Amino acid sequence: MKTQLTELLNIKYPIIQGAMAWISDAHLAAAVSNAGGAGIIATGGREADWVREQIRLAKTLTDKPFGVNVMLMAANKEEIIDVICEEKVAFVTLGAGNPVPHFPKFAAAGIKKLPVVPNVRLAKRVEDSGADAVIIEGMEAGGHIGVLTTMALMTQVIPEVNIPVVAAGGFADGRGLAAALVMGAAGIQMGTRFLVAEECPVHPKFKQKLIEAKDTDTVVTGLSTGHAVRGIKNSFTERFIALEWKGTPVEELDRLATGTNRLAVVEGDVENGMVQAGQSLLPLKRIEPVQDIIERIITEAKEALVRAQSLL
Ligand code: TUI
Repeated sequence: MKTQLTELLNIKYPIIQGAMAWISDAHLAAAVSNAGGAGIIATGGREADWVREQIRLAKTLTDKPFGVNVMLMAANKEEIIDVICEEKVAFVTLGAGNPVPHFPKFAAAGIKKLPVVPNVRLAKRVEDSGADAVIIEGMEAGGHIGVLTTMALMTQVIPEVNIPVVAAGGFADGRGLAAALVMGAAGIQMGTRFLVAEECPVHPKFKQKLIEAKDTDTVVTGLSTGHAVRGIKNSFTERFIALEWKGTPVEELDRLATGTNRLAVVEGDVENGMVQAGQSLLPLKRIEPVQDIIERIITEAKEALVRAQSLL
């Protein structure tokens, strides 16, 4: 499959693996890149030394391009950016904040910049500032989200920019990939879909929770605090949302949320931790290798694109 994204990143298929804090390491990223997509190492919550180690490890596991995500709310982001520039990965994605001040360092290191943006205004701003492509992430996505849906973003951002657009949020199968390409996107980013990959290092109880989840099982915490985070409904989200409704101060809510992602991912406490996940959950039926996930999505997408042509 050839799109502006496969050309830009020199990959076989137009699929990027979304960064997932505490989860996406060298092993998952390399598996996705080896399967023809673009893997990403997530650095949110990590020390700079860990990032350096994982980049070096990924280079031993794949000779294909892979990327690193910088979570711009992280206090140590400058240190992490310096490591990424020294280690010279193929590309970075930048989310959860204003990426523009960090562009010059990546450009000087020859690293492609793919910021995540939540609206048209920021999409145009990053294009004008030299972004190589833009990722539009709808509120169907898991984790920290904006307010617009993926469809509303594809409808409004794609006609306004000239750089390749990667759609994210709610993609989990080949029909979704085909739909995004028909909308004019150059590819998709999927995070949740890879959580049930064999190579994904998330706790087994987290994987099981996702396999059992149905379409309506996610909720958004933090809508009242400005830190909206989507995840699977559980004891933690019920308690947290009840406290939000009671008008609990933001500082206390932020304190209660701290460490809950790691608790679910690393400890496997899927009741008291935050099981960050997007809305498209039914395609997550079993644990399987990354390569099987990607190959099935590509086969389905090709079938959907052929069917679409027969409508004319
Ligand atoms: O970053 C994400 N998703 C994330 S980060 C994360 S780690 C975390 N865990 C718990 C609580 C908080 C964070 C989990 N999920 N997605 C990319 C994304 N970026 N979504 C929205 C944005 C965004 C928002 C505002 C990008 C730019 C932006 O610009 C603000 C500005 O400065 O104009």
